[in-house]
Amino acid sequence: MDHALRLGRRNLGRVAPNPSVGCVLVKDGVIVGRGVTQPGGRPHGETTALAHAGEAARGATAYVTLEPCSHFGRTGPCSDALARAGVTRVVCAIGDPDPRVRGRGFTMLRAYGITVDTGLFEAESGLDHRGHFNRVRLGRPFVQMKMALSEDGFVAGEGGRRVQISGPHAQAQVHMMRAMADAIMIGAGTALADDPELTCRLPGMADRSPVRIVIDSQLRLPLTSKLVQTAADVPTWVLSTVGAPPEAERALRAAGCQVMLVRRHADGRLDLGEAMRLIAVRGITRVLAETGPALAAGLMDADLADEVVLVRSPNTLGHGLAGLPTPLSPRFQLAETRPAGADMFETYRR
Ligand code: AOF
Ligand code: ZN
Repeated sequence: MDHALRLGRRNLGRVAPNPSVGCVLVKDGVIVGRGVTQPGGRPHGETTALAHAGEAARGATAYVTLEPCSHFGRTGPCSDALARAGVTRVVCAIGDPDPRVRGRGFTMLRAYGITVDTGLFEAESGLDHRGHFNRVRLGRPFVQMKMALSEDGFVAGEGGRRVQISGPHAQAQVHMMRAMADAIMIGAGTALADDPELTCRLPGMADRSPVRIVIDSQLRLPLTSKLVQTAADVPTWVLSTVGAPPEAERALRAAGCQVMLVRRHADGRLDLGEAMRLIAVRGITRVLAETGPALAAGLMDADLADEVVLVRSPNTLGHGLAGLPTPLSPRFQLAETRPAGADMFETYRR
């Protein structure tokens, strides 16, 4: 199951709106097939592993990171496919809350006479499938909020100026986090201050760049920005509200951006909860929010962050823009620390 989970993680960020499911087929102590949900969400992990194993799947045990599906999509249910291939036992990490499945996969497998065990590595699998689970249960994506912090607690230079806070190892890690997300989200303030590209630039992983989302209630994103200039190549969604200048909206659309209007609060601020629901409907399950102070505070206030990743650097800026909004605790607890070069990744979870 540990191996199946590792397989599943490989395709996080490229299977939306589907979960990335890993499957390992074992017979007589030997792995005879391996599979993971394919880019775009189909074929599923189980059918991929079965195709790999061929005849060797007969009498095998399948280790699957999520309950095999029971519904008819572009192909038949994975539960059918496992039975037809002669798999005699299925070990599963966790059930699938999707209303089309929700226990029916297990019921179907048992009806075929297959032995089913569940709950192996359940907690790990639950973390890996947070995007799918959030989208199905809450109607919003899994939101991972990332911030780089200098030793003295700043997120940017004086007046919000861009300064490189973290080192190259940490940056590579962040690009890996981008690859594993369906979308990267930033606020208009960061777009203006940094003019970022928000692509995955790891060698050989250029095709792993997620959708780029800018929260921009006033439509301040300049047409000359790198995001707009590359909107034809990498999907770029600008989330705004009614009342934003219509000329700006037309110009951004003409430049290849998708402009979506989101409901606003009474005080005029864009409703981030609505924004999350809107993008979940569009199939986004995992969001990496690379936040400046404003978006960070917005996500915290609306209680929309599921995970906060602080990239702490040993550098001091002396002065600059302080960033950490409301104290993380007690809602969040430090779950993981991992060094990357001279920097330290701290992961906080609810
Ligand atoms: C599996 N194995 O590898 C995945 C599953 O749109 P469809 O027909 O592809 O179905 C998507 C649903 O299937 C998705 O919401 C989730 O419940 C399940 N995903 N199931 O058996 C897989 N990716
Ligand atoms: Zn399936």
